[in-house]
Order: sequence, then structure tokens, then C-alpha cells
Amino acid sequence: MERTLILVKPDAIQRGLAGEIISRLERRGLKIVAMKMIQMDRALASKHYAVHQSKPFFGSLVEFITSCPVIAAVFEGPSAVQVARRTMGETDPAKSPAGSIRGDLAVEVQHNLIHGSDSPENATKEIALFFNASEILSYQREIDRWAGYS
Ligand code: IDP
Ligand code: MG
Repeated sequence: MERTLILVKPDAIQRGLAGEIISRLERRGLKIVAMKMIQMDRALASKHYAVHQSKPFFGSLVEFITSCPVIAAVFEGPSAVQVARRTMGETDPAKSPAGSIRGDLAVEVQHNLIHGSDSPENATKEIALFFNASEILSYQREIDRWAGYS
């Protein structure tokens, strides 16, 4: 069982696409184990996107991600990182396949609606930036019980 950090970005909130995006991840089979709406500040944005600090788009990326509230969530499931990334599509919506979130709903690279962790190691780090352990409410045991596994 794996976890990944998802951010529903400001463009998605402003366009009223939060439900659609969350729904696609849920319908894929990932489970929400934590979720909150937050206004990211520059400090959090800089930490979250530290790997992109030297890129020419870093400044505008921080401006964008702090421009209005985002929904931060942790999704859980088998291969959650890869499953979420495939459901999202490529970084550039223009290169994303139809059927993916970015391929169906976005056109430009900065305003690509959603963040998803790119590795299990980064997922662990990113989740810790946004959530305390006590805010992550896994109910896998209940799901196993319904399925008759325990
Ligand atoms: P990812 O979100 O698919 O993991 P990253 O390469 O980690 O993509 O880039 C982080 C975010 O920075 C992207 O989701 C996008 O919003 C923005 N971004 C990436 N490349 C560019 C670019 O070339 N121009 C403007 N913004 C970019
Ligand atoms: Mg990334």
C-alpha cells in the first residue's frame, strides 16, 4: 500500500474542477485518507517546489500556487504514486493523452490543474510538509474487513 500527495491547484479551484479531479482519482480506485483546503504561503511553496528553484519558471510557479487556496490531499492505494501520475497525464497538457486529467481538461504547462508526487520517497516528504500524522485517517482495515480479508 502506497500514499501520494495530491494538490488541486488554483486554476482547478477557480474553474470549478476540484470535484471532477478528485472524482477521477477516486473512481480510479485510490482512497482519500487526508484532505484540506489551504492557502499556501511562499515559504511552503518554496519548500514544496525546492527542486525547481533554479528553473526559469520558479518565480511564476510560486506566484501561481500561492494565488488562491488549493486542496491538499493524500490518496492511498497500490502503486498510488504511479497510478495518480498516469491518471493526471504528462506535465505538459498538450502532450498528455486524452482520458487523462491534464489531457482532457487543460492546455498549458503551468496551469495544469493538479500536482502529484513523482516517487514514493518524494511522496513521504511532501505529505509531511502538508499533514501531521494525526491528520491521515486510513481506513484500509475496514475495507479489508468488508472484503472478508480479516
Ligand atoms: P509535474 O507537476 O508533472 O511533476 P514538474 O516538472 O515537477 O511537473 O513541474 C512542477 C510544476 O511546474 C508543473 O506542474 C507546472 O505547473 C510547472 N511547470 C513545469 N514546467 C514548466 C514550464 O516549462 N513553464 C512553466 N511552468 C512549468
Ligand atoms: Mg513534479
